[in-house]
Amino acid sequence: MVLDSLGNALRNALRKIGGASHVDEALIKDVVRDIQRALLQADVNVQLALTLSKAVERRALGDKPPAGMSPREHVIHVIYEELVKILGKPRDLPIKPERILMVGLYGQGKTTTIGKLANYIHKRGLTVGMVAADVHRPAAYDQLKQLGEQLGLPVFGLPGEKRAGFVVRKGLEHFADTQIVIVDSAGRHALDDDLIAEIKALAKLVNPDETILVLDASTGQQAGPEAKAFHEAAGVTAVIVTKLDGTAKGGGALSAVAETGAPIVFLGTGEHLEDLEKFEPPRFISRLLGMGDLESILEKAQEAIDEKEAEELTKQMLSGKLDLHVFEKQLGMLGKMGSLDKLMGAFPGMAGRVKDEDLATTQVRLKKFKVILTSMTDEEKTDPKLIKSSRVVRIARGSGTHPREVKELLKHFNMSRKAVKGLAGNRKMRKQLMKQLGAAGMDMKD
Ligand SMILES: Nc1nc2c(ncn2[C@@H]2O[C@H](COP(=O)(O)OP(=O)(O)OP(=O)(O)O)[C@@H](O)[C@H]2O)c(=O)[nH]1
Ligand SMILES: [Mg+2]
Repeated sequence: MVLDSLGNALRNALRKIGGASHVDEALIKDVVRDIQRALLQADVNVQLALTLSKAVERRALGDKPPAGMSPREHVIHVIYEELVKILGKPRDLPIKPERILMVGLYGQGKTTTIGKLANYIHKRGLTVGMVAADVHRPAAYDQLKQLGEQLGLPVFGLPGEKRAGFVVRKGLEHFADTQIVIVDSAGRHALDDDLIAEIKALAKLVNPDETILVLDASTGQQAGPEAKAFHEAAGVTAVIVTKLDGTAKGGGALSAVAETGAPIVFLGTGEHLEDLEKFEPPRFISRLLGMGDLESILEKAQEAIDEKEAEELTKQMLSGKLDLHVFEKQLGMLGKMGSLDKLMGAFPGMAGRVKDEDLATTQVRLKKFKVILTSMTDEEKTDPKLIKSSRVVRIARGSGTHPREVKELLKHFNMSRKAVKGLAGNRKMRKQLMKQLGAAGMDMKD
């Protein structure tokens, strides 16, 4: 596994929390120091490591643990969340027709990664062509050509031609009917003005949909400034960090995303063409921290969020405010049966009314309702009375349903609204319901 030593250090820090008799300020400070040290040793950007430790300390000491989570679990969850935050928001490289320009310093793994990426995309059913526009290194064309032969994918190049721009222009013509074209560019030793000028010119010519910066994981703290320079020259849209298999560190490259705002989309984890991993920050951090310990904590965190949402919706309903926005949110919650059961059980006369065999039909219907709601305007959801027959027809057409089904949704909504209105208007009933919701573990106080 990649970044073994960082993972070990982080897991040791978490173990301290698990082994302590109770969680107090001294323990948290101690663990935060351990994490800080682990991150710095892995070359994570100093500023980021400091920001993270401060945030962990503040939240671990200040926030109340969500319902159902012990203080211990809460601290671990905070650490997890802050680590994920360092790596930025996840982003998928869209698999659609486009031009991709690969940039990076000398020897970072650009050409190899193009082979890996071409393989990945081709497996997903698109046609791919590669253009060998590294005209500086004599063997560059042969290297890409060989990768192409291995994959059975076409490579365009003009061996001996010294003008990168010319090769690119011819290459784009050659691949006019190919869905994805990936352009290889030359590396340099350092970020000198020549390289920057060439990258700028190339970017203009290729007019790429994606400009991918390839960063060697062993780059260390230098990764930040490097990424920034490329970003300013060519507008980097995504980063691929390579050779994570070969370094104990790697934190420098991983935290360099913060400099460009361009997210990491893949990791290179070996020399072979299959050694390309999709990068997902939550999954990556889970693996570093040891998924076994984390899984149940993450589940609890999700439950706490769901419960809060359900509570919020119930409150809105009881205040008599039920429009199609609230209705839509309710439908969203229905997928999560855990909270629904609780809610149903709390309603007078509702417990046990939804039988298993009804559930399947109900769910099909609810799914349809959800689709129909996506075809309504905000205005219509706020004021459902606006939805007269011509609008019903439009909504049905937009959602690929029958007008009868749209009317059915409106009827269902009106019934719910009447029922809720009755409840909200009846003080005694309302009081009783509050009490029952309270008994079901829902905090109904404002
Ligand atoms: N272990 C490991 N080696 C890699 C990985 N990616 C690339 N390499 C190796 O790194 C070396 C350089 O890779 P290239 O793809 O030629 O790098 P480049 O950026 O195109 O280099 P220039 O074109 O010379 O600038 C090769 O020996 C690759 O096999 C990786 O993820 N893991
Ligand atoms: Mg190369």
